[in-house]
Amino acid sequence: MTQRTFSIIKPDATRRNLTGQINAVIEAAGLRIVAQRRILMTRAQAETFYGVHKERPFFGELVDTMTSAPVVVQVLEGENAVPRYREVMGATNPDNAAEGTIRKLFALNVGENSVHGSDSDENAALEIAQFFKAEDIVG
Ligand code: 3AN
Repeated sequence: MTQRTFSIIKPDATRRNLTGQINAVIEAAGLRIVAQRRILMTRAQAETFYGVHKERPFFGELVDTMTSAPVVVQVLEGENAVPRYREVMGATNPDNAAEGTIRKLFALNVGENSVHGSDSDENAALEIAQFFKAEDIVG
C-alpha cells in the first residue's frame, strides 16, 4: 500500500552539505520526495516535535542540536513508506546501523544521526501536519 512518512535531514547533515547525497539514497530505495522545505527550526517547533522525549535526559541536547543549523523537512511516499524509510535510515546509533543505510553512511553519533523518520502511520500524519499544508504535498 502507498503511504507517506515524514523525514528530516538534520543539522549535522545539512552542515556537511549532504542533502543531495541523502536524497539520492532515499530515491534509490524507491521512495518519492513529494514535499520538501529547508527551514531553521525554532525551539518551540523542536520542543513540540520531540514532545514524547520531554522526560528523557537528552531532551535539552536534542532541542539544541535540532535548532543549531537548517534542517530539510520532507514528505516521502511509497509502498510501506514508514517501515521502508526506517530500514533505509538504519539504527538510531550509527554503530549498530546496517551497511548501505543513511546512518551507516553519514551519521556521526547517536545524537547527530543525520535523519529522522516517523515510527508509525499515526505519528507520520501528526508530524507531516506540523510542517506541511495539504496543498504543498504533491504526489
Ligand atoms: P529514532 O530517531 O531512530 O526514531 P528515537 O526516537 O529513539 O530514535 O530518538 C529520537 C532522537 O533522539 C534520535 N534521532 C537522536 O537524535 C536522539 N537520541 C536518541 N537517543 C539518544 C541518546 N542516547 N543521546 C543523545 N541523543 C539521542
